[in-house]
Amino acid sequence: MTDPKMLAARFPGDFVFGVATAAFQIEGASKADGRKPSIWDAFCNMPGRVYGRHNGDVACDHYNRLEEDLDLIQSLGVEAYRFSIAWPRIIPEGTGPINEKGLDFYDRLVDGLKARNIKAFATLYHWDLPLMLAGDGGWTARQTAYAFQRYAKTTIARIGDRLDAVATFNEPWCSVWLSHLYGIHAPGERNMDAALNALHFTNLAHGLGVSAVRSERPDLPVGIVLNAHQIYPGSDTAADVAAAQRAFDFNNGVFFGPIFKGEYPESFMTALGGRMPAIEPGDMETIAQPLDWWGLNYYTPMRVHDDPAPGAEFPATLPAAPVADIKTDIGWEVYAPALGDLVRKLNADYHLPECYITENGACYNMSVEEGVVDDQPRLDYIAEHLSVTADLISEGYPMRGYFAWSLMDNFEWAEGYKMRFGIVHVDYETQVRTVKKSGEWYARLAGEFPAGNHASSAKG
Ligand code: IFM
Repeated sequence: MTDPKMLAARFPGDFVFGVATAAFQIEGASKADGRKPSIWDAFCNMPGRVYGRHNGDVACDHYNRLEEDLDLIQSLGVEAYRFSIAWPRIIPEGTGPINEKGLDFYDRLVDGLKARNIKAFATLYHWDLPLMLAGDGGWTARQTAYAFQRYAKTTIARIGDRLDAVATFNEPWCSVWLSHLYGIHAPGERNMDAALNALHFTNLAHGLGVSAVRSERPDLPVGIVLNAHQIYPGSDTAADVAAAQRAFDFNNGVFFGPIFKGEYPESFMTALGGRMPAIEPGDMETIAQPLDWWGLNYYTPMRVHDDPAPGAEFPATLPAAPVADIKTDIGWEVYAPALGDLVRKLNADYHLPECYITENGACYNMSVEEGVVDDQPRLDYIAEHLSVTADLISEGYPMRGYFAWSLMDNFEWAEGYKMRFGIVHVDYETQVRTVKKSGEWYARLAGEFPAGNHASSAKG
């Protein structure tokens, strides 16, 4: 269903439509106004890590084009903007001096949003750890969690009064497993012990961050953004079904368990608990503080077989083939029903607060032809996933909003600028922005909710 009017009619008037980005992916100006390098600046400079050795030095030059980009968001008619704050701009060395000029930038950003009547959904950590902290072990070190707590407190003290919602972390699955076990993201480690340390100290940092936010702004809705995986067994054999449950525990349970139940999954602890860092008294209580909301980033399902190899490391799974042959340009299977299956499963397993889909979207690399980007497959992808979201609302799940990933094409991490997720095209030579067909359509959808109809949000 792609007719914006018909689709909009399936959502309540206070459902939030927004667009999302992240600091390192769009800001550029990597040395401006006191910013120091993050682990991603270093990673980009290592041979063989990022496609074409691309980096974030210029990106979408958003730091220098802030007003123009805020006008662009406003022109799309969306109600909310999700962005992240760069820790290396605020406390450039991770610990130590606070950089007022870095805070000034986010002051201008939130003021610009307020002036345009756009809600501000901030994320404190979207992977750009100050490089200086890496020297002390980065996320494998417990003290990084306390450094994060101070950064969170500093940031919220300055801009929290104008935020509508804040998330501590974006997709800890990536900054833990993808970064420390699979070596695909910075810092590029391939080591289970390092990853297990990063896991617990990231969870701890989340909890400490929640306390920091609440100590500054008790009314500010605080949550976390998780890229939960819908996991299907590759067959209905008992071995594959058991493998899918192990994969669920490993990929989802190690975050959802501590945060929403105060415990790591039993299967995970049985297999790997002996290699976890010390869980100190009070840690699990800190991590499990009740949240006001949570964000789901969903793109594609995961399908697994049992890995029968003797001694295969937990979760001992192998990839299984997709059921459909439809893939985006980054190779991810398109299967919208998985979004529904995932939300139902997570709500069955955990007591969850209200949910925003904080990212959903598709990678298609169409270019500008005679002033137009015809990205119909992205439009279809977003429409299908919104349709599933509307189904979930009608079933009674507390789905409160949807943020398209992404506002504009940007630095797609290890894929560099090759892979494009924007509903707005960016010409990286000229920095010209061109709203794609999907962006025009999304604006029509958002336009079905006249200003003022969106009375409530995470805050209300
Ligand atoms: O670009 C990323 C984003 O930073 C986090 N979620 C997934 C997106 C697409 O890979």
